Amino acid sequence: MQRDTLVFDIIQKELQRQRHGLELIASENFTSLQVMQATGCVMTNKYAEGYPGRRYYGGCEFVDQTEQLAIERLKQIFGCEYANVQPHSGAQANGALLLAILQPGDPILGLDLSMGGHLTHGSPVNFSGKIYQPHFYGVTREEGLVDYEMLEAQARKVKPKLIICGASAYSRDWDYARIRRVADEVGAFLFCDMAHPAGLIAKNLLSSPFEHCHFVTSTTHKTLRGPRGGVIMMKKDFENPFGLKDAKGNIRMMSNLIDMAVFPGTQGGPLEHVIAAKAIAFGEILSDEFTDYARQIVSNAQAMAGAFVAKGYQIISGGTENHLMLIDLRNKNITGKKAEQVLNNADITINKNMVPYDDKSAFVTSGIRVGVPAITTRGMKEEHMQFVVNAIDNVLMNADDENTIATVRKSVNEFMNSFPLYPELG
Ligand code: DSN
Repeated sequence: MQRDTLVFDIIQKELQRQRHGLELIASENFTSLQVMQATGCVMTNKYAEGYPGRRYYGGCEFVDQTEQLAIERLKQIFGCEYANVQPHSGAQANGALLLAILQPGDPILGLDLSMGGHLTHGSPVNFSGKIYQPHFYGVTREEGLVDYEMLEAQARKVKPKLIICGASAYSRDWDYARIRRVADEVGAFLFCDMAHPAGLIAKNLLSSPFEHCHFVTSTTHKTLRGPRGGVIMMKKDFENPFGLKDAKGNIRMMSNLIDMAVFPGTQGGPLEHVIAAKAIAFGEILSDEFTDYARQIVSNAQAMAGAFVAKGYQIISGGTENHLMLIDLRNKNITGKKAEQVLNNADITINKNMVPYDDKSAFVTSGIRVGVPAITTRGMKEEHMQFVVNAIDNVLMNADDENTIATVRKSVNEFMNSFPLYPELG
């Protein structure tokens, strides 16, 4: 078979883009070489519908081993009793979980997408808002912190079957115990989607949702720095409260319902090459090196937030406790859309993001979201954050000046040369 140089040339350009640019998208990261190698390994050839030891295909002895390793390592990281590592993505994990525990039309309560939430937490354009009855809580207008009073009032009013916590653009920790109290009061399950800060939770740098939430999901490619994918976990398994029994008349455990909702409920053959890569990434997370990495993420984010504030930028909630910050650009007279475009022209990648109580649409937005997991993987420390903020500020303050943007781009490319990415790839 002839090598497809057309595609490989494009992949090579993507490698150069990643090497030369400042990657500040809060949900992105750079996996280790071994994680990446596993995602391109022979296990991509294998069908393995089912679970380790219970497959619908022969020849699964080796994918059983890697999947079991992934499960055991993930349980060890978070000290939990149950883990399913098959979801292809975070959205698939959330979809399967909701399928396992809800009936169509059931009320659910999540953080509004425009306040930092996620599509799968009840957005009307997502399955979660179409199949279930979505209700929302938000953040306070003044502080930009989760409005727990609103959450409690909404929960008492709409009596959700499920309360969802976790966010994709929120820079503060969560009070899981407080949400669990109202969940118990109204008879709701509590589910945390910790996709964004999971790597920091793994190293006890943020509160753990596991003590208080019935269910926890995550992606594996953000702060966990693994391959693209999702996982579902429970601190403790428990008997399903719906009275569902197996063929022998035993009450099914929630773990059975979740496993069945992943396969055959919403997925077919698991991506065993990705699951092998998850196992490797989970092994890396268990190392002391990853503890240092997670701590450096928090230090970098705080140094970056301080540098932005010193230049008059308005960070929602005033700062950050995790890996990201949401910046309201209205006092800088530039939209999120324009900021994203001009920063991209300087090889600085961020994403436009609505800010709480935004007066602009999701396509324009008043803000940007900036995160440090990827640049921390590149090796940057607190002292490098000033360069990053200066570069961003220079572009945003000279957004129509192509010469300035070209100069910043050159300095960014030179700067990134000091932080090699995948040197093994040549
Ligand atoms: N799309 C992801 C993010 O950028 O936060 C969330 O799934």
